[in-house]
Amino acid sequence: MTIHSASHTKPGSITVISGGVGAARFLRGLIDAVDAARITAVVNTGDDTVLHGLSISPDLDTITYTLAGAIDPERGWGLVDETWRSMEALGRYVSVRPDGSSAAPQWFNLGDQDLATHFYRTARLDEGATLTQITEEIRRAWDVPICLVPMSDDRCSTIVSVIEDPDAGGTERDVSFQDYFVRLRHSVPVSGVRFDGDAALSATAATAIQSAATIVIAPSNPLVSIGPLRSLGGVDELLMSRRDDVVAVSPIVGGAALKGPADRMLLELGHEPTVVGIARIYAPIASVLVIDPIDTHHIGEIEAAGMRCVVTPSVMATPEIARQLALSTIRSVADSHQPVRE
Ligand code: FO1
Repeated sequence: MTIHSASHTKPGSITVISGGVGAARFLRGLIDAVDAARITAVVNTGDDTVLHGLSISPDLDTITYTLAGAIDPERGWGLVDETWRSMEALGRYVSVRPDGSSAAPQWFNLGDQDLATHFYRTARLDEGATLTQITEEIRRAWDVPICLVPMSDDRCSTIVSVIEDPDAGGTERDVSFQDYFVRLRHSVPVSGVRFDGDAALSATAATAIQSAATIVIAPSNPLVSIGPLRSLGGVDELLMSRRDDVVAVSPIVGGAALKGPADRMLLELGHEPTVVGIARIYAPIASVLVIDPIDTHHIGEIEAAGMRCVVTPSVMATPEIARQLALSTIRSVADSHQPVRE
């Protein structure tokens, strides 16, 4: 697909390039700050997987459930008040499973209610619907008030090269993202990340980025949550052409990831696990980096990397902090005359 840079943007519109948990919390703050009709989330699908024959889109579901007020607040994924009887029942088949069979996996927890979402998505994909159409249907079913758009309708799978048995010399092996993140509990060293599949940015996602007055890169892992979108043809060029309107929120605060293995992964893949490392990754495509007050001593290095800094509390411990973070973020780039909730 040829992606043209924007000539006309929609005043007040905000597109948030999103991973999972961090992005979902940021979006909830943004909905508290501005009219939800202005917001579109373009969501990572590199984490998507197929298990039990079911198509699972974890980041889309995390955002849907969070914005519907149905997320489990402790885990940050899956539904609150969930039950796990289907997962437990799978145990019956483990003893009869032939060697080499991957049937009845129990390492990836699908709750009884959550399963309904994967049943629906899978059935609709089998009927020929696109992930974009299905995401819109699921969004409506959950009354989510913003537009939700998967980054692509094609398969784009994040593949992580991990080092097994590092103490015994180490063997490199490629695994799927969920294998790395859930089955291996992201506790193994990583030597590389790549994105498999011949995926294109969806037309809806392209329009959302082209027409947005403000583009926010959510506080998500820059390598495995934002990286898949950036790997799609033409996306970096499009973001570069909109650079003055692009603001990134750092997912690293005080040298640690807000959630997940981003800090360790940055280090293992040759990046500095600080806001400076984040600035160097995003400087080509974003003009502003939002950082926490704990990181103000890095401002000089961030500016040297080519980004302007906005300093505001970034650990979204309460809805009010998330709202203020969202407000500071959107005010940091042009189009800030649009109304907000103070
Ligand atoms: N994360 C886990 O750590 N363990 C799980 O068993 C697990 C199951 C799961 C099921 C559905 C879903 O939508 C998400 C799920 N996640 C689980 C979260 C997910 O693996 C990650 O948070 C994201 O892929 C990273 O953004």
